[in-house]
Amino acid sequence: MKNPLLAGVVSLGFVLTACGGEEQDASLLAEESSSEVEQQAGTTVRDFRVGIQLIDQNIAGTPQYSSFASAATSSWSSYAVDGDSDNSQQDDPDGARLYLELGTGSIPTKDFQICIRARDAASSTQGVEQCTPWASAGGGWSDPASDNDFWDPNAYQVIIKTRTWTSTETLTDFQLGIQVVDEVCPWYSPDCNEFQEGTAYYTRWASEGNSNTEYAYDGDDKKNPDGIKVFLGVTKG
Ligand SMILES: [Ca+2]
Ligand SMILES: [Ca+2]
Ligand SMILES: [Ca+2]
Ligand SMILES: [Ca+2]
Repeated sequence: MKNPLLAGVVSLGFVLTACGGEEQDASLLAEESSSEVEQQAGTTVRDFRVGIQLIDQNIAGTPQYSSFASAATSSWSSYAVDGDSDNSQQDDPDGARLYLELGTGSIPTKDFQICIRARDAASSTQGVEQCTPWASAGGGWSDPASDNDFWDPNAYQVIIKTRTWTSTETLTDFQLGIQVVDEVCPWYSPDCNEFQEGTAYYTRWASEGNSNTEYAYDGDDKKNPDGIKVFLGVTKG
């Protein structure tokens, strides 16, 4: 033990334990973590969860919600599908919207990002998840999420991923956004990677209460999009 200060801390720990001081140990830890929070600033925003709802031929499916940001372990929403009844497979939605639903408490020490993932009819067709930048990094757009062949996914799901807030700034407000894209390629070049983005839509700021975006559609014919991007906008104090 070459560090005399560290040796002192360790022996203090021994003394407290020797005194039968489990409670004292706990209060020591609590003091440490509260002073860390003061040093790290944090967030003043309300707890929240994200919902996604798909629509086809003007018939919406059921919104599906992620776990709340306050959850100890983040979980994906169920897969959302459209609500049209002219097919039994709930396939090929035209558009989608996001919900920002506030919880009761606050999330003073949580950094977060929003992620989205898509699949076709079967779980084996699930694509790669795409995430916004973290709130502490200023937020921004994700890349488009699609299914395994990047062609007309049937279903989308969302999640709030979290980690401990370590920025010296304070997050004071945030909003969510959505944009739908379709790949438009000539028949002789089916994988051209040229995308038509539709209009981007945004929720209100979280400080203004619960809200949802308008339905977003792709930019070519508002039908059978190939991917969806999600957005996290932030203000810091
Ligand atoms: Ca459909
Ligand atoms: Ca596909
Ligand atoms: Ca289209
Ligand atoms: Ca398409």
